[in-house]
Amino acid sequence: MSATPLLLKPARLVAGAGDFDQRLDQLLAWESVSDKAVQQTVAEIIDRVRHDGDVAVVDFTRSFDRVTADTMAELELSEQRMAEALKAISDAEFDALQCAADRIRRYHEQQQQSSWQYEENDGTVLGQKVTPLDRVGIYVPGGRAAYPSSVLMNAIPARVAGVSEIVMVVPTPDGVVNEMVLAAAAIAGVDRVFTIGGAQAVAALALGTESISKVDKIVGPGNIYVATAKRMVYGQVGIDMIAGPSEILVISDGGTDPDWIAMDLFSQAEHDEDAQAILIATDGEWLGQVEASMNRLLPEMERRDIIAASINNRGALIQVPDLNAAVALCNRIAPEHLELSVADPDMLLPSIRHAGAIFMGRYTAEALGDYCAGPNHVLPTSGTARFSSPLGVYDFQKRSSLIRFSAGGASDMGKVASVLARGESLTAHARSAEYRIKD
Ligand code: HSO
Ligand code: ZN
Repeated sequence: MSATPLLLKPARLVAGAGDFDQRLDQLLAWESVSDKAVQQTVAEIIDRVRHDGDVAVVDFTRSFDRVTADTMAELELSEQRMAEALKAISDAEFDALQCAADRIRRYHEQQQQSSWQYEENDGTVLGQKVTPLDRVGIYVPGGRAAYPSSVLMNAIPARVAGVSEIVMVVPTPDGVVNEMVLAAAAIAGVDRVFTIGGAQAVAALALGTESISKVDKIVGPGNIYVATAKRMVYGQVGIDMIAGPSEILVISDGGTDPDWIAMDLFSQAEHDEDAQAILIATDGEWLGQVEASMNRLLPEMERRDIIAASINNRGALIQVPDLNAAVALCNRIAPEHLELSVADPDMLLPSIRHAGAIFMGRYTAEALGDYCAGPNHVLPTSGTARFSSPLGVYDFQKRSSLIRFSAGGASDMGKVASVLARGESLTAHARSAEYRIKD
């Protein structure tokens, strides 16, 4: 227990009243830290890995993670070690991982994109060919933020997409290995696992070393060093989004048990002091009941200090005149997770425009989505749901355009291309097209 009892005091706001807009903007403001000193350190680490390959990664792993190995081979986990992880976890843990993996796989199989072609009147065939990436790197953080569920959420869509090789890196400070993380990797079908982390692991994946073939894309969350390294290697390789702290927005009609809602808010608040939990409802008295539940339940929470910091810094309970006003606020916030804890969520759904994942109805706790519902839990944060989507199979595939002209089509389009090319003063383009014009 903390020395002093913690008191939760989320901001209590009434939509439209006084300086509401300003206060909401202040609460929502969050910027990813970009630190000059960190950038310098990361640039140096990347440079060393570029020049010294495996040796640099082994050295950094010794000094940062206190793991002594002489070669990269010692930092790669064997198939036998992965099999041992599956035995090290309990039967209940194995079954839960397996059940979650099956559901995540089934959901993502629906996202398969197919290649397509069509024919123009002149016989030209046009289309799009979908191809999986060759190699993908998955970064898994060590320590407090090591989530086996995130291993499933990152690796399974890559596998479903048809990626040939998935390489996972996970730091093991002081040699401490998370068996559930390894078991999740085995279940998801990860090909190679290295116990390395930090900027050096990102650099090894992006640039390649003697032991690690360079990948085409790096996904997965990490600390500021990892995020900075991912930003620096972007362009050389693809990266996923740089995720901000977790967020939950609950819209309720006041008909849900206040304890359920309090715990739903806590479920994201416990991730991080900067996480954001917001509740919007029409009934001010009921909002007060939720606040009372939150204060009653807090002492039972293992991570009460993190929850208290998150709720007191960035949490809010907002009263609105009706559910339409709640939806309008949701579209302004564009939350990572939206819970519609109301009697008829389908009535609100058509007007929801911006949210990473939408949880429909009182029984749909966001936590179920974090683990085993099936959809991905890697979602756009910090308002980026306005323009981006959950991690999915499409992030591990790319498209090539297909173009096939007939003689007649090449002649007709040759005339059009010729005019446009000459307009751009690109004579070789024009003549290349003109050669194929039939007179
Ligand atoms: N809610 C997190 C994902 C997660 N939750 C992992 C539990 N484990 C993403 O915002
Ligand atoms: Zn979560």
